[in-house]
Amino acid sequence: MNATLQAWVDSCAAMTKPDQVVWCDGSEQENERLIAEMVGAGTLEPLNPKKYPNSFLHRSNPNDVARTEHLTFICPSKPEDAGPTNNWMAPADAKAQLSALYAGCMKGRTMYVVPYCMGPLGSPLSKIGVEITDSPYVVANMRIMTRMGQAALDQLGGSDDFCRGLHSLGDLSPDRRFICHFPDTREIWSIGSGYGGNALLGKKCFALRIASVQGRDEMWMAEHMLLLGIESPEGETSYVAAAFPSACGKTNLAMLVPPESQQKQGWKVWTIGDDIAWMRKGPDGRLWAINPEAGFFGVAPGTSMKTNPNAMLTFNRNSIFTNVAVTDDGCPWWEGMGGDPPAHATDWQGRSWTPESKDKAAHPNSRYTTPASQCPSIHPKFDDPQGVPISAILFGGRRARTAPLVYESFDWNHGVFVGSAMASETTAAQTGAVGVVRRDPMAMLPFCGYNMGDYWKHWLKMGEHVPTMPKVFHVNWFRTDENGKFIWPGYGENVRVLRWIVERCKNGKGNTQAAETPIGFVPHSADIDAEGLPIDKKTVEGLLSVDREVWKGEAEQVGTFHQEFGAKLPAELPKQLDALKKRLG
Ligand code: GTP
Ligand code: SPV
Ligand code: MN
Repeated sequence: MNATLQAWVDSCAAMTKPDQVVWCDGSEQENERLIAEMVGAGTLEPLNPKKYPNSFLHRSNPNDVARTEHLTFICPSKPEDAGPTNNWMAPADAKAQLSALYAGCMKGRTMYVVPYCMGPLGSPLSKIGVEITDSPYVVANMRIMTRMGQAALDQLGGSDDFCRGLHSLGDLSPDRRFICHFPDTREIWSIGSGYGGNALLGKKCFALRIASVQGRDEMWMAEHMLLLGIESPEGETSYVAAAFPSACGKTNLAMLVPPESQQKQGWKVWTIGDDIAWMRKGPDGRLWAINPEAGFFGVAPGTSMKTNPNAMLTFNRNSIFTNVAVTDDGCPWWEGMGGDPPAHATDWQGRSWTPESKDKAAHPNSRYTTPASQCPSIHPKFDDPQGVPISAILFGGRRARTAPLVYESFDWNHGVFVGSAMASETTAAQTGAVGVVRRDPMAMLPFCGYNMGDYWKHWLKMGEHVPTMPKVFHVNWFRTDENGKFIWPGYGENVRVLRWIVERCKNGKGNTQAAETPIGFVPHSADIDAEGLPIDKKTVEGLLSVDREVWKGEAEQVGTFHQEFGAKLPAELPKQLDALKKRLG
């Protein structure tokens, strides 16, 4: 028995007063028992056992369907260590306020102790966390999303090096909802929400907010990035990491299926991760990455056999669906699933729905939780303790106009500037307005556990620490025409852009050239393979164009944003901005 762990569990139980404490071993029997209990309690609804074996629907409280960034706090002792982009509370104040909410909150409930490992078991890059929760739905999700149970406990042994996460549904009132992070002590206190990123503490809370601080202290990086491998006709695989904000296409790119013309040429994409990457210097001086997760918690709407067949073939068994609609024969359904909508269904709130209904059947942020091992495109190295060497880092977001389809930064420091200047339209993944452009540096705005100025400094330092850093690119699948329609067909067609990127990573030995523009290197339209592409060459040229006047405005906005960080802003970034302004003329 691990004495530190036992003492912490005891202290949480003394505060929350559960009826019983259950240590989760991650076994099949335990999972079956929990599922049966939830089905009995109405928390889970079994889906069609023929079409979706061992799969379930969960409807969350309608006020609890997305991450709540305004209720998320970073609590180091000094406010400047949280920085201008995070909410801050003094650690003692946060603990006092939340202790009052936790007092007796598990009376009549079971407290589950969930040990889990982020990263492949036995990997030098992996880390152990323990989540205490009163939600069996959280336990069932953690079992899919992490390596959970006895194996994690065995890996921890007697060590006190584990992330402590305390979670309670509380009374699910947004007025008494807090997601607090204590980076100094590697602790998370979350209460009042049962939703994904607020409640599955291994994901955004540990693997990004706490781990980003550990990465700063231990010289590695915890990033909101997918990981994929792209295999060429010659059988050579290059690995790419890509940071896009929430609901901006990470899962879809990670599971990309090339269109037929590209497949015929021999191009294939492999999936390693769809949301989070942990990266550090390898013995060969390159940057190596693992996916700390074991499952996918993906956006359901828009997922179809046409857009993402690999996801459809992953979650057709052993999966949990949250806030989707359900057809009369017990199958999950959502907008953009393809085919005709069902004549009748039950919507995400359990109400009768027909195609004439004015509300959406599925919540726009409805999700599936599914094991990565079931993904048809999962890479053999998904479980490799060493991870994979990264050739390219991509930044991207939803930009209706400014950003071209793809551009390449001049070097690492310019790449850090490009990441720091990222912006994207908000989505349904967080509560609040949708479609508003906001700065979201490195797609980490809601996930960086310390001052973003220090985080940029860390990126610049990593550039000196790792001799062969990946090349840095920016992509944008979301330019729209005058009618607001996406111009680029996206999804599988994005492989054409990946091809240009991996060619560019061959350091001049590749087949592609680029035009130097004020913002970076942009492909000539002839260098994007257009065979079978549903748009013409002129449209591609338009997608690759850089409008100097628009970019002058963009540069002003980036400068204003950077100034928010005051003395924490690394000098390199205003230097990069000045250089950009000069190039723009
Ligand atoms: P999180 O799980 O919130 O981190 O999201 P994500 O970045 O993994 O985004 P995801 O791949 O789930 O995509 C979100 C939405 O964007 C879905 O509705 C997709 O259908 C849509 N989408 C993804 N890729 C593309 C693309 O290339 N073009 C267009 N137009 N839409 C896309
Ligand atoms: C995101 O919002 O970026 C997600 C879903 O991946 S959540 O787990 O809620 O963070
Ligand atoms: Mn995400």
